[in-house]
Amino acid sequence: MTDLATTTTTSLNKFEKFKAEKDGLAVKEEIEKFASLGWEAMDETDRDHRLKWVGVFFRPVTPGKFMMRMRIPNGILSCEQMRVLAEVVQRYGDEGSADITTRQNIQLRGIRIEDLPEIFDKFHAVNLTTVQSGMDNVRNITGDPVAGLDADELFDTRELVQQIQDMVTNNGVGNPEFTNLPRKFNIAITGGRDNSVHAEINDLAFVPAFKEAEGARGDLISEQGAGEEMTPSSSQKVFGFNVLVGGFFSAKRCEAAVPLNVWVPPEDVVALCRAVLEVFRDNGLRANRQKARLMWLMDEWGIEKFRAEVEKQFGRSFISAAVRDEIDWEKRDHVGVYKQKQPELNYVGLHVPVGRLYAEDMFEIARLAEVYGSGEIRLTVEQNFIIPNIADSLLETFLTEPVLDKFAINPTLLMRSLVSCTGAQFCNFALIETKNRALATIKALEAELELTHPVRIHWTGCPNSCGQPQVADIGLMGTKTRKNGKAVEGVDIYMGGKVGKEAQLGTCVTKGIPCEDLLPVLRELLVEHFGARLREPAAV
Ligand code: SRM
Ligand code: SF4
Repeated sequence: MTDLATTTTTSLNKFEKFKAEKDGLAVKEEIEKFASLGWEAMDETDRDHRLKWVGVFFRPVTPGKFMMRMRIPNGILSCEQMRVLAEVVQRYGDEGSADITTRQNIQLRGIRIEDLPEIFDKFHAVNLTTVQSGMDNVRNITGDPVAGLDADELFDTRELVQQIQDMVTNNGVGNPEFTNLPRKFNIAITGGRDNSVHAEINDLAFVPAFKEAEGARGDLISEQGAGEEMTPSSSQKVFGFNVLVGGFFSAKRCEAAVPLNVWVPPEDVVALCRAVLEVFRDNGLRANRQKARLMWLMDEWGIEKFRAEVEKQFGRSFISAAVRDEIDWEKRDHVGVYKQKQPELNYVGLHVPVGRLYAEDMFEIARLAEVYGSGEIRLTVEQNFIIPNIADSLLETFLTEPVLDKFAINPTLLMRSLVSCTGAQFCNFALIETKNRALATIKALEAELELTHPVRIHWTGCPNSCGQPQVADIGLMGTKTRKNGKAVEGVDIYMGGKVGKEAQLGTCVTKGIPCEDLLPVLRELLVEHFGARLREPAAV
């Protein structure tokens, strides 16, 4: 590992300096102390930065009311876990809420620091962790939301995602090996055909791919015995993953991930994650924080050297990538009722407007999962949730539940694909308010327009791009602009984002539209590019 003490401190950015002084994870042992001190008396670096290593985020917009970011591997949680999260939010009354995030995860709001010891105990009791969910850590690891349910999947990602999380976090306890990365790090793994995780925007992603027998390790073929089921045309092919690296969004630069020209069988995925993380940790750029993501290291070295270094760390010769991957479907959103591969069982995707939940919603979701399903709840990167394992015999009654009025299974076509980051309500980076504005704009557009298919509109409050405007049909990125000589909230508009097979990032097509003038601009885009038609005026 790089010895930070030998690097001149002047060449390190301020984040590197405070990390070198005290590892972020150290605050884990100080939670009781912080709880009794109170947020105002705490050391500011601990409060504003290091607490993020245990998933606790000071919110300058609402001082004293913290946000907690969970880790929900593969986006799967139990009704018991959901109830614990609901109880935490409930104690804060009107100030408590939660959001489903664009990484298939949950964030809780309104948290008081004095309650942290009790909250962590409650999490521990139901095997929930928040560890390493913020700052220079590996973020929530995403996987197929219908893993194990989808008849067409090639690989069930659930166990692998959990194994990667366990490796990175030392089974949720915290792992000092990986708490001082040069920057955040995103990992995604998909075993389905529709790239449900946006593989292309992760620092490290695994996409399904079959390798011809002679190219794969011989031992795998004999081990895989039952391989026929997973093989599309011949038993001479072995299932595994092609590896993509370097995808990321930042205010300075956005890049889609590129092929590493490596194929791994499932059992090597965790080891490869470790190797890439070690190379990044020990060699990633730490002087300029704006140039610290993995792609910048890949640029500096060139992909060949990067691959060679990861191979060295991996300790075995790499197998080159399969010629093609198996991502050949359009991306599904999973909203609605779908048959599972298990006979007589269904999964139902419910739409959560801009991902926002309150305590009563969370209790209700837990109840639905328990009464109608197997007690499991799944989250999607579109900020929605799925209840799996609903028997045919219970489906009809399930569909009469009043909560489906709020969380629809057949939302209107623009609402259906709406995604929004946190925005100015809670995020101090935000240049504009997002979630409420996104909802109001969609309602206004739907009152005027008729559509024939969903159009994916993503809002993000600033160029950090948490709301992923670059993957949207229409992406709206918050900015400040001028109108009549006055500074006003505005958006830059992105278009051309394509998800699923042949995913590609959208680009900025228009800059600085004042939010108050946005409606007619969006109306025109929807009519011109997405086949929307103006509604007939209602007959009097
Ligand atoms: Fe993000 C920072 C919210 C997904 C790129 N992001 C932040 C912070 C922590 C800033 C802050 O301290 O206020 C935001 C917390 C606001 C709050 O109170 O909620 C924040 N990011 C979010 C979430 C909640 C957006 C959402 O509404 O869903 C997402 C949480 C994911 C999770 O569960 O872990 C979220 N952020 C993303 C994504 C999308 C993704 O991962 O697919 C991106 C772009 C992809 C990427 O990272 O490459 C993203 N967030 C950023 C960046 C820019 C990173 C960079 O390299 O410069 C920042 C700023 C930073 O890290 O310095 C940031
Ligand atoms: Fe905050 Fe900007 Fe991320 Fe939105 S995109 S959550 S405003 S940092």
